Amino acid sequence: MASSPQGVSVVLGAQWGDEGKGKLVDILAAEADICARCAGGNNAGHTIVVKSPQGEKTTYAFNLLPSGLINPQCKAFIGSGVVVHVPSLFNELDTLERKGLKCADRLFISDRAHLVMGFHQIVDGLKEIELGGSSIGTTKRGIGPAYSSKASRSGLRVHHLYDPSFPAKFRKLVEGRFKRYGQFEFDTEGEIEMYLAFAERLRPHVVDGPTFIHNAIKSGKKVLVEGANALMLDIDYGTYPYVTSSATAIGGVVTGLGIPPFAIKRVVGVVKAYTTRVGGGPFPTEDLEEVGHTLQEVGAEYGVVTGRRRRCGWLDLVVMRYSTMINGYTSLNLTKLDVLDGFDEIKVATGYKIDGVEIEGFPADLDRLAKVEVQYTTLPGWKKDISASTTHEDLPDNAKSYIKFIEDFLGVKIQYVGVGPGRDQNLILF
Ligand code: 2SA
Ligand code: GDP
Ligand code: MG
Repeated sequence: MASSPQGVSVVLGAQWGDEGKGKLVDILAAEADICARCAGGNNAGHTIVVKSPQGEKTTYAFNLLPSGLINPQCKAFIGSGVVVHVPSLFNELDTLERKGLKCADRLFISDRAHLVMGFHQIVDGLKEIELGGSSIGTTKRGIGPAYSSKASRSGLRVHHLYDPSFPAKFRKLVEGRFKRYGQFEFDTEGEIEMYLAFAERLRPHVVDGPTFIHNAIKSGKKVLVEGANALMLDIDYGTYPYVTSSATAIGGVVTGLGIPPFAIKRVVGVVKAYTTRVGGGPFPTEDLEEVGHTLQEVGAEYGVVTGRRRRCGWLDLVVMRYSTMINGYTSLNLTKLDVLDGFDEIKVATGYKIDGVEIEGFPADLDRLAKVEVQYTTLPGWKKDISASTTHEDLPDNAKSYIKFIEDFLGVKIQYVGVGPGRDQNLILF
């Protein structure tokens, strides 16, 4: 494998999420000292399939914890930009430990990370009901309401758990929500008690976030950042308001970990060979007919957190050009290329026109986006099972041409190609 540089390497979702970031993070974590999350919470879902030397498959699902934890030498760090639902964190940790993965002594959490409380999750659901037909389709994990508390400067952070004013601050926050949404059912005192009990379990994991990561970088450790969600779900650059509530683009790595930009040595964008989106919001290449259905079935496109069907369509290189411009990928991981094995022809979006005029960039205004006529280029399929390929040479010519077409369009090299969910189904091109 191409060796990871010292300093910080970043893996980011380049589309609308579920590109297969977890699988690449697991592979790259073999060389990392620390795997970090910088944004989002347990709305993220990463599935990793590991085959033992005896051929036995184990599937791991990660939500809040970094996927790098499968590698026993790798420490995990939850950065200051993450929102943490503590009961879910321990639930996930316990599930991993039951699978034989010892991780408790490798987990570190920034004292500055904000807490997601039970009432944030209730409010997430209430907000969605209020939005009616234009609901976002959130995961209802309380992510948006927790980031709202943070932005309005009334949120509670990990360090507040150890402050005697925690119960009073908590009650005040809940009161504010009752004023806004009416008196919903919520056991305030019970939840405070639960949090104070969890605080003791959490204590050995809590660190001064920015100091922890700076010391690691200063001492030459390799830090791997696992992006959650993806560029098109970013609060500023995604299809607002159909986005998540955190900075999922490259900026979120700097603010979410508290590191200078020059610490970042490498940014790998993960791009699925087609496009999917889960939840509401615009999706220019969505295919509601046979193509979308086939991609959904062959790609097993169901949400890891909610089990929802993911919407599907052809690869959108206009989205990818925009994503590349913002995140500055140093290389790409093209995933799920095997899902395209059965198609005679493969379409790729290569331009958007509005009123017959080609546009530059990606529209901010959703009404304008709705007017877009997508321009497609059609490429020949390869009609061959590629899932057992181990090198670029093993791929059929038309699959090689598909890879080359994407590289030429974006001006970025594809470093890894996924041909199946397994760790071993990952071609390394350089
Ligand atoms: P939220 O819950 O406030 O972050 O939802 C806001 C929007 O962000 C989308 N979102 C996601 N999109 C893709 N994958 C996600 N994780 C899960 C997975 C999703 C699942 O890995 O499959 O299980 O449904 C994820 N998390 C948030 C969400 O759909 C909203 O459009
Ligand atoms: P993430 O959120 O970006 O980490 O992606 P998810 O784990 O939510 O979704 C990606 C799904 O695709 C998971 O079920 C992976 O096991 C699977 N996957 C990843 N890479 C490949 C690939 O190259 N081929 C196939 N067929 N499946 C893959
Ligand atoms: Mg996912």
